[in-house]
Amino acid sequence: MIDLYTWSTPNGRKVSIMLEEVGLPYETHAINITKDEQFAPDFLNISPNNRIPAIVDRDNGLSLFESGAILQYLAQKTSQFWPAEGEAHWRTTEWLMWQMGGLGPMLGQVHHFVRFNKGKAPYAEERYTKEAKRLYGVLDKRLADVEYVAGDYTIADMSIWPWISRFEWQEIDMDQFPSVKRWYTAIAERPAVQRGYHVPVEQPGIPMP
Ligand SMILES: N[C@@H](CCC(=O)N[C@@H](CS)C(=O)NCC(=O)O)C(=O)O
Repeated sequence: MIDLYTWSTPNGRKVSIMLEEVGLPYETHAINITKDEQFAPDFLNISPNNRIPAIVDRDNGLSLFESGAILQYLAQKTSQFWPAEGEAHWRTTEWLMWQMGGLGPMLGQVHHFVRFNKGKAPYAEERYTKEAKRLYGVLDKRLADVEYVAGDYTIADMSIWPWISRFEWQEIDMDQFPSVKRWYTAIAERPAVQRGYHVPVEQPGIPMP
């Protein structure tokens, strides 16, 4: 049994989607970051960076924060969605790191400046919008050659997809990125993704381009 501490955000959804995909039993604990629940001392004991998501594995008492590490842990625990060796292992790792170090942080800035603080910082809006389009272009180029970023569907796709699901917030026209659109739509149709998307709070629906 996995205890999942999460909220309805891209980083949180990576883990709920993975848990649904691998079929591990889990109990959800909603950490409402709009009410500063991420600063509660009990939560800080397992997530010292005061951010969701985090997990505790009741099988061994291990607690983990950082969504990329959690995806790797769950993949290793279940031997699913992250090939253990060879090129597929490293392609998965490479694209997971690309998401963690680039796509997520940059799109997070787009949400901050373009979605929530429009007009306050034109330079930041321009900079992060340009960077978002560049990153969508990188992903589109990759997905023109392969079905999923590492070949087969892996934790790398699960880390990227929830960020792309905010394409409307990012003011991205998906028709300009046809391979991303194809990949996004295919993943949105997966039953596990449809369940994981609504954790911990039921949403109106997955945005579709
Ligand atoms: N690199 C971290 C980022 C986690 C993160 O930024 N979580 C956000 C929600 S998506 C959060 O908890 N924000 C709370 C805050 O900013 O205080 C991860 O991938 O787990």
